[in-house]
Amino acid sequence: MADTAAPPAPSQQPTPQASQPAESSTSAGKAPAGAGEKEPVVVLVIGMAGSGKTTLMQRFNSYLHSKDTPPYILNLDPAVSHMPYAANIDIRDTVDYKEVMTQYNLGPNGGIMTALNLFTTKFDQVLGFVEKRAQDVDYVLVDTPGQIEIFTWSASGAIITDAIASSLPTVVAYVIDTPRTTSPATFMSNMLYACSILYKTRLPFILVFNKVDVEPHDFALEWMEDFEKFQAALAERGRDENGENYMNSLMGSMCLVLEEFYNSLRAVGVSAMTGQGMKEFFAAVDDAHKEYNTDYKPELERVRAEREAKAEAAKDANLERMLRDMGMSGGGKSASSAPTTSAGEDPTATNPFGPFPRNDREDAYLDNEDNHYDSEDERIEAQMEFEEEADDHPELDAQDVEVSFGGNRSDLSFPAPQ
Ligand SMILES: Nc1nc2c(ncn2[C@@H]2O[C@H](COP(=O)(O)OP(=O)(O)OP(=O)(O)O)[C@@H](O)[C@H]2O)c(=O)[nH]1
Ligand SMILES: [Mg+2]
Repeated sequence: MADTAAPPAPSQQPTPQASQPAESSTSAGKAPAGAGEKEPVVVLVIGMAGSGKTTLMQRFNSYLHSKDTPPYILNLDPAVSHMPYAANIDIRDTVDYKEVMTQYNLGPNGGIMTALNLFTTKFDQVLGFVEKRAQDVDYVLVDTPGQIEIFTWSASGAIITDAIASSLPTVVAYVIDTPRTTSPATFMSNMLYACSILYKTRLPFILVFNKVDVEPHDFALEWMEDFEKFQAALAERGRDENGENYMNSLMGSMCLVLEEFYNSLRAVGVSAMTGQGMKEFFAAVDDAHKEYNTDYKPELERVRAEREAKAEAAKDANLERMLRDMGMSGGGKSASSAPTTSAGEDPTATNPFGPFPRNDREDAYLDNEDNHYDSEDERIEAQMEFEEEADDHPELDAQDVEVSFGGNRSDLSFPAPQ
């Protein structure tokens, strides 16, 4: 029998919504909070359609309320018709996926994906709201649509998980419909999905076998611990309706491949319906939180430092190239290659645009034979010759000639200066 809904609490009121302007810019991409600051853990609830994510969210919410630690809740499923909990931020307040379907001429799946893509463009504001509440909550729960491909290949899934995970400790709860995975083939395909999400997000992972009130998950644990038991189940039950079992050898080898994957995650059995397994689930979340801090966070900081170093190097290289293009070799930061004036001073110290004083460049231009006329008459004669030439080639009239500035966009050219 399902527990009654959690008592209303202040944090359950849908407070600030993503559609409202953020008061401050987000710190998405900032370093995770340092020691001493309280950090909630974000639980991303992902799973196939109908696996029970939304019902589980309600159960998590009610369990955490009973422990006096109400969570902060995000709903990222634009198509949910009945939401049994109150979300603090709900994608449906920002995007109407049916409107998206009409405007982009899409079916339901495309509509949901596009709605999420549109919402992703606002995700920095969403994170801003979450971060503001970070000091007051222990858990941030995120419900997601059953279109699991969002997290296996769509850009928005990757942007969302990366943005959250670089801002707060994040773990993935991968929900499995246990009664529907009793066949070895379905079990294997579900595990392959889970595996691809694990490797895509590289976040601490919890396999959540839901609906254990209908089917206990012991068989799944056995298959994960001992591949021979999985092979035995395949031999016994892996035949299709025609008695064929040619899939078996493929799945038999897959289970060996997945052994490594099984070792790197934790599995719990829960029931959103009866509330069974909640304590074990949150113990697994706390354990995964620790793994985030020991494994994921240092890696995140290393990647961030590497990215910043690369950006700094690219900036120096661009500056160097710009100075070279302007005819000023020896730009950039290298002091040894910078020319000095006759007085032995580094001219870049006073001239931010390059090592040579402007007059030097003008002198160099006038010293060029082609640009130099002995008299004003000679200059006028050259000008008239040029204009006659232009009259003979009206198509080359200066106003019509377009110039490109060397970019990749050939359609982006500019009128020649007159
Ligand atoms: N028996 C049983 N039924 C469950 C349990 N959890 C969810 N259900 C049922 O499974 C169905 C799907 O549940 P949802 O929570 O809507 O599943 P979902 O994963 O959010 O579905 P999508 O949002 O469409 O992907 C509902 O009929 C639930 O009542 C459970 O633990 N036990
Ligand atoms: Mg749902």
